[in-house]
Amino acid sequence: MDMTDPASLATERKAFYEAIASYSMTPLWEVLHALVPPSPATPCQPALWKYADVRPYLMRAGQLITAEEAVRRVLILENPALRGQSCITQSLYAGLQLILPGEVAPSHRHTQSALRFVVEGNGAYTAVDGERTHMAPGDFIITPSWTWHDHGHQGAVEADAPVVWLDGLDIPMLRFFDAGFAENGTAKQQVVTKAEGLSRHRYGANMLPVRYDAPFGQTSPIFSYPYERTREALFELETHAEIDAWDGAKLRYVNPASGGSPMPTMATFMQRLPAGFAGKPYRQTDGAVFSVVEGSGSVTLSRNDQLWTFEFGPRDHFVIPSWHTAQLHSMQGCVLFSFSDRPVHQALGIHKEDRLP
Ligand code: GTQ
Repeated sequence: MDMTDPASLATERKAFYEAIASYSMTPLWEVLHALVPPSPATPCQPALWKYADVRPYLMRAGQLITAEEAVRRVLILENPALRGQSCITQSLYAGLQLILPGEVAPSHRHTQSALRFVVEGNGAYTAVDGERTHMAPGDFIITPSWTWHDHGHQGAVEADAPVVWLDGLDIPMLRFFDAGFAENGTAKQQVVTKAEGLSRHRYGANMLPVRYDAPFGQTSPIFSYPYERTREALFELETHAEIDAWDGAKLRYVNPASGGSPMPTMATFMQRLPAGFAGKPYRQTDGAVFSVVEGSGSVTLSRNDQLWTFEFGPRDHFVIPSWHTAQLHSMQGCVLFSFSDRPVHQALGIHKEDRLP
């Protein structure tokens, strides 16, 4: 073999690759650059789902299948660059779930953690571990890993009766770890054994039981973080505190027992952008999913030489993928809920954030 002749070297290498392929081996040097990229090269794309586009299809789904038959009547928000994988980022799942008056989404449990962020409607509840929690728009609700849960709607049949919420789950992450287990309940609905609000009273008054027992391990013992309280906090901060130049007034939800994220795999946030806010650019390794609660604004995203601008209003959803530079603007002022896989990045010591000038 003539190592100085590029053509014969290429032929020899190709033959070598073919020879080792039958032993399930492949040369690192052909893929090294892609395996350890200079910065995150996510296949995930920025995307926006306008609620006006989505809602008619959700309502149509309500005519085509019952919550009971579907088990969970959800339209998955799939990242346009990851179609067929049921995920909105590489690690996160998002979907919009619809429940109508009188319906029940039957009881089951799984190791995947779930968050619910209520988008519209009233009269629905979610039941976790024997306790029902009423769902109102803007409420952030938790289903801890491996807890029995069912959803229902006790409301009157009215025009505004459909209840829709955003489901955020760590499904792709558990799939990656091959750590998913699930079980269906024997009864359609679990027996209610606790008074509504019990978890909030016991764990959500800035106090904890003297012998705190961490009923759900690393997950917050509070099932519901009502919007009313979150909103009041953010509006008071807008009025009386300095506004962050990148985030506006932004708070993270906590597990009161640990000060950490409400679930081990997902962090959740709520932020208020004051009227006239023009945010500075930032990027972070945790891709984030947003649900617009109130008001309107826009987000500009860039990555290499690509640029996206999304105009958003109430109930719209969008995704900012890993390491895309984002800038938030709001003329009118707005409130944004978001969630990401940040706690996992932090636990692994790989979280990175740039706050750019
Ligand atoms: O409500 O339990 O959107 O198990 C996907 C999987 C919701 C749920 C989803 C689920 C659920």
